[in-house]
Amino acid sequence: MKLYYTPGACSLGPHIALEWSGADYQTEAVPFSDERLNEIYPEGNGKVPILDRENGLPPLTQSPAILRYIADRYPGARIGSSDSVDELAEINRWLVFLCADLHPVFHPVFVGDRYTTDQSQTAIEAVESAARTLIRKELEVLERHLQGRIYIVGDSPTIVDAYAFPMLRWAQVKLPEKLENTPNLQRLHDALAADAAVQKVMNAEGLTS
Ligand SMILES: N[C@@H](CCC(=O)N[C@@H](CS)C(=O)NCC(=O)O)C(=O)O
Repeated sequence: MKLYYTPGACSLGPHIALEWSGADYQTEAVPFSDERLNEIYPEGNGKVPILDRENGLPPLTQSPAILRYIADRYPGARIGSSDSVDELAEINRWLVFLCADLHPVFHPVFVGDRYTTDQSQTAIEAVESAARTLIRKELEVLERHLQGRIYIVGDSPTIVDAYAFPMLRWAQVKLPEKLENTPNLQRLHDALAADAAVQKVMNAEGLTS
């Protein structure tokens, strides 16, 4: 399999999941929004992650689908596959929360110019400020859920934690208070950052912290 990623982007989640799964995989780094992504897979809309399963099927896009695929293809790794429909429902619930609720509120702090027709510095800063409020609101949902837990679902790391990790890193960069007001998120971030496989992936992506 081959994962196309942008260093530090949401594709960091599938990259970590591949490492945890024990899969034999390759990667290619592609700059943010680069035209190369449309060459790789025009239906991917110029975004990462893209996973080429090298099984004759079209590449897979959408982080939750890629993460679910990795977990289910490598069930022995126990990172999110389950025989329990209730456990699967819980994992899928958090995958969707991260994809549909948390990830989108980060977009305006990275590409604020896309969220206003007024391209002035003032207008873009207003977009970023509004987005930071939304980020804090969504992070609070996860912060409350993590009370008394180490990982998001169950007592060992899963694809949900892998997917949350890049967003926790973004919060540290884009919020002035970083994760200081959300100790449970800080703890999750630190536990994942200390994981040897996560560190290997971070090194591979050229990320320092
Ligand atoms: N719903 C998609 C979102 C993917 C996405 O937005 N990826 C970002 C990086 S975190 C991207 O490649 N953006 C490029 C762009 O918007 O031009 C998923 O979950 O995979």
